Amino acid sequence: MFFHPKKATCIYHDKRDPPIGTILCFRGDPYADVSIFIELAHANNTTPLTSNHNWHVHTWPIQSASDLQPNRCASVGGHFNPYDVPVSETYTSECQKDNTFMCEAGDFSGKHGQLDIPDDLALVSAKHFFTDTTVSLLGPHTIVNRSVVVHASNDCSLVTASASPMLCIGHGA
Ligand SMILES: [Cu+2]
Repeated sequence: MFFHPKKATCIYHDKRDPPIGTILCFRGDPYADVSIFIELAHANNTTPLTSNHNWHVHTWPIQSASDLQPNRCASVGGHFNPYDVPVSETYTSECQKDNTFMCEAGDFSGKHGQLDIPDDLALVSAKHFFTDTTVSLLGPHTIVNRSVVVHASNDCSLVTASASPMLCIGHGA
């Protein structure tokens, strides 16, 4: 029987910093839009709210959950862009919340906005919900077994040492 994952869970669990929490991608049936539930906060209570984090699906799963692994951030590759959306000088003006087909499928911040990350997971501001029409949990364009990177504030580079990438694992139930 063909495996239809209904959920992809990305768990951020480095207790130092940057954030801890979960990004859960969920769909009701194989061809429904994907719902994205986010719960992210800084684990270190001395870190206050940080704003304007870009977040993206990157192409490959992260090779190691350990910060000690060299090149762990680079291991995730570039943004997941299965439809080959061109990224030109006009990209940021064309990729908008109301024009998501002009965004790379993996460009979650382009499609849904940047994230603010507070200092406590219990806060309402730590939780976000989006509906995404251009990613899938099924087939060649699935985001399952790739990674979601939450970048440092206002950092637009593809992968940085301060980014927090996590593997997204698919679940059948
Ligand atoms: Cu990224």
